[in-house]
Amino acid sequence: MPHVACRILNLDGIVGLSHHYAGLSQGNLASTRHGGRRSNPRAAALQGLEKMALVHDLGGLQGVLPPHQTPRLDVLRQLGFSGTPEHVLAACARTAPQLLRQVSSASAMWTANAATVSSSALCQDGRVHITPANLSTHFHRALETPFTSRVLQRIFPSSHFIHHPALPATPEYADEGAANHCSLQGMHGLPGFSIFVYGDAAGSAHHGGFPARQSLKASQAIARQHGLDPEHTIFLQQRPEAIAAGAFHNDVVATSEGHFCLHHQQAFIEAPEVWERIKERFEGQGSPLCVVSVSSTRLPLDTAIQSYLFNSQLIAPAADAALKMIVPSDCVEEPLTRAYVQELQDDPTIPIDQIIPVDLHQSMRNGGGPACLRLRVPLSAEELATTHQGILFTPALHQALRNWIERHYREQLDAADLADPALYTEICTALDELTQILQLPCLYDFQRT
Ligand code: SUG
Repeated sequence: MPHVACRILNLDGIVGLSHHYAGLSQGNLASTRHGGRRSNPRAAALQGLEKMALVHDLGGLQGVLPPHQTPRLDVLRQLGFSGTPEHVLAACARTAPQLLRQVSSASAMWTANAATVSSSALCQDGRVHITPANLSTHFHRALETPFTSRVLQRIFPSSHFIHHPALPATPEYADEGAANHCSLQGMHGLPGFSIFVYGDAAGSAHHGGFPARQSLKASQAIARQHGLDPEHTIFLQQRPEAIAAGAFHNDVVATSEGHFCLHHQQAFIEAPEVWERIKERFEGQGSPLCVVSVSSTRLPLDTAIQSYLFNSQLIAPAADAALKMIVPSDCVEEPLTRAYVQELQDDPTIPIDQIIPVDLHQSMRNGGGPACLRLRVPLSAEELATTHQGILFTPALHQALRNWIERHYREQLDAADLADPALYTEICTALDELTQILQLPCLYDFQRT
C-alpha cells in the first residue's frame, strides 16, 4: 500500500437560502422537536461561515460546497405540477403543503452525508474514491444526490479522483455517507483504517420507531467500489438502543481524527473487544491509537445526544499535532458535558489541547452540529493542487461570502413563505452570483438552459 502524507480538506455546505424547520427527519429528535418554528436563514449561513473561518484560522484546510437550488420545481413538475413557477408553487402549497416543505429543504448543508470519501492511501489503485450518498431513507434528502454528484465532479475533476455512481436507492442499500464512516490515520504518515458503521444488516430495520439509516450491504458495496484493503477495513454495528435514543447517524455518538477516537459506550455493539483489536493492529504497524469510550454513568446517552458532544469536529493543524475540538455551544451550556470537555482538555493522555465552543443553533435545531456540516476529504498535496481552487477558503472568500449572505438571505422564514414566488427568484439571483464568486459557471440547471 502506498504511503502518502494526507491533509484533511473540510468541505462545508453553505446553508441554503430556504433553510427552515419542517420536522422532516424521523429519528432525529431536534428535527421533529423544532418542526414548524420560524427560522433565520441569514443567521444560519453566517454561523456556518464563522465555523469555516475558525477552522481556517486554526490551521485546518477549509473549502465550501454551494447550496442546492430550492425549491425543487423540477421535482414538483415530475410529480405532476405544471405551469409557471408561480402556478406550481401555489398549487403545491394548496394541495400538498408537506411536499413543498420537503422540496424546499436546505438539508444539503449537512455535507457529512454528501458522500463517502476514501483516501488514496487506503485504496488499492492509489486514487481518491468518492461515492455520493443515496440518502434513501428520507425523501427530502434523497433529492440531493444528483446535484451533489455534479458538484463533487466539478470540484475534483482530475484523474486522481474516481467518482462512483450512488448505490441503488433502496432500503437494502441505504447509504448516508461519511456520517457513518470513521477514517483513522496512523501517526508518522502510516496508513490507517476505514471503519464503516451500519445500523442494520439488510436495511429497513426500525429501533424505537426510528429507522436505521445505513445498511451493512451499502457499506460493504462502498468498500468494494473503493478497492479498500480488507485488512484495513472494519464494519461495526450501531447499538439499536443508540438509534432508539436519537443517534440517527453514528457521528451523533462518535467522533475521530488521526489516531484518536472518542465514542459513547453505547455507540457500537462490538465494543470494547473490537477496539482492542484495532488498537493492536495500529500498534503492530508502529502507531499508537487513543480510543476513549465514555461510560453511560459519566454521560447518559440522552444527555450526549441532546448536547451533541460527539458531533464535535476535531481539527489537526498539522500532521500528528495535538487536536483542536470544536464543540457545539450546547455542550458548555449543559453541566455534565461542560465538566466532561474540561476533563478532556486537561487529561495529558488525550491528544486534544483546545476546546472551542461555537454557536450553530440554527443548524442544531435541525440536528446538524459542527461535524455534520462538513465532508472530510483526505488529500495529498498533489491531489489538493488539482482541486478546483475557487472553493478553497481564504480571507478574501470569507469576506465575499459574508457580503453575499448579508445581501441575499432573509432573516426569517416560515412554512408559508416557501410558496412565495419572490423567494424562488431571490434564490436564483443569489446562486447565480455565488457561482461567479466560486468560479463555477453553469453549475445550476437554470444556468444551463
Ligand atoms: O438528515 N436533518 C438532517 C440532519 C443531518 C445531520 N447530519 C449528520 N448527523 N451527519 C437529517 O436528519 C431536518 C430537516 C427538517 O426537519 O426540516 C434534516 O434533514
